[in-house]
Amino acid sequence: MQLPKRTAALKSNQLINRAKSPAVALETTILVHGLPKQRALEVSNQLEQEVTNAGANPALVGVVKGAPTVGMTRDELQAFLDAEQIDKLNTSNLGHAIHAGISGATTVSTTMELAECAGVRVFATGGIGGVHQNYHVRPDISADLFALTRHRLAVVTSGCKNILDIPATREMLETLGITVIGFKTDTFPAFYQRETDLPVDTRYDDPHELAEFIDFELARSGRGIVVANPIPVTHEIQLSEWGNWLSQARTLPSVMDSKGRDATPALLAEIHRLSDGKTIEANIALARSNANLAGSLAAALSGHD
Ligand code: PSU
Ligand code: MN
Repeated sequence: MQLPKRTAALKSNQLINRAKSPAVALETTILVHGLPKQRALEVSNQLEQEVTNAGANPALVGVVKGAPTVGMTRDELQAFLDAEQIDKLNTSNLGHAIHAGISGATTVSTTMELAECAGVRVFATGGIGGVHQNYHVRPDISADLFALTRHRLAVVTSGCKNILDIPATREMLETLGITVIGFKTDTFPAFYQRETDLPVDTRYDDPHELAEFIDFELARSGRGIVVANPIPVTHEIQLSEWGNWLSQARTLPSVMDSKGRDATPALLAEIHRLSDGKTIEANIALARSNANLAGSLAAALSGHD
């Protein structure tokens, strides 16, 4: 069943929609702010290839000189990478970028908002944002969580990023009423680790059966769904090794001084450096695996249009 396009957030004539069904939305923040910039083009090609191999069409999302775009061209992405600085857009600064004609990379929250406007139902990322550690001191909770309550898409993610307070993030997903599906797993994955002791709401092992549930549930609830897909076994990082890098990174001035939307990119960049690039390869591997699963889900869903 094809869902009606949502136009409340944007007039449809403001949206550049190049998505071709069955489409998978991909985000620009992971490319511009989450990984070293010199890898971005290669990673973007790999993610698009994974979607294509699974039988769907990739649609890269971002704001290009104020134009919300679903299906960015290679040249548009290149211009983002050539720019000295590109804004990171979450729910709170998306509207200003559009109004002022600024370019910006979309996070999970704003990729969901724009992709929903374009009628896309599946989105692949690396790991969603969530509740940051020490949130009782400074309550940094990602706009991604709230976007999942508003926008009707299935988001394929390797759990949440493990720089976060993972149990608190899992509780928050529950509190907000966001369904968390484990794909071939009974526990909520933690980005670089395949397993935690935290539950998922239910488990699916077959992409076709999962697509049937997504089709039903998106239409029923009009809200988002998390599809939690653990990192491939070959790239999993041991918890002890990970813990060392994370605790070292937290003591660095670049991390301690970064606040708000700069906090996540600063921490990821330092960990990528401390791990000698091991976390970069793991991050790319999990994002590719998510793109592939998202492609299979979108292809299976198109059978229901
Ligand atoms: N997945 C990754 N790397 C990333 C992100 C996701 O593998 O950098 C980005 C997404 O855009 C997500 C954002 O929305 O990190 C979360 O940022 P924050 O914690 O500021 O909400
Ligand atoms: Mn934040």
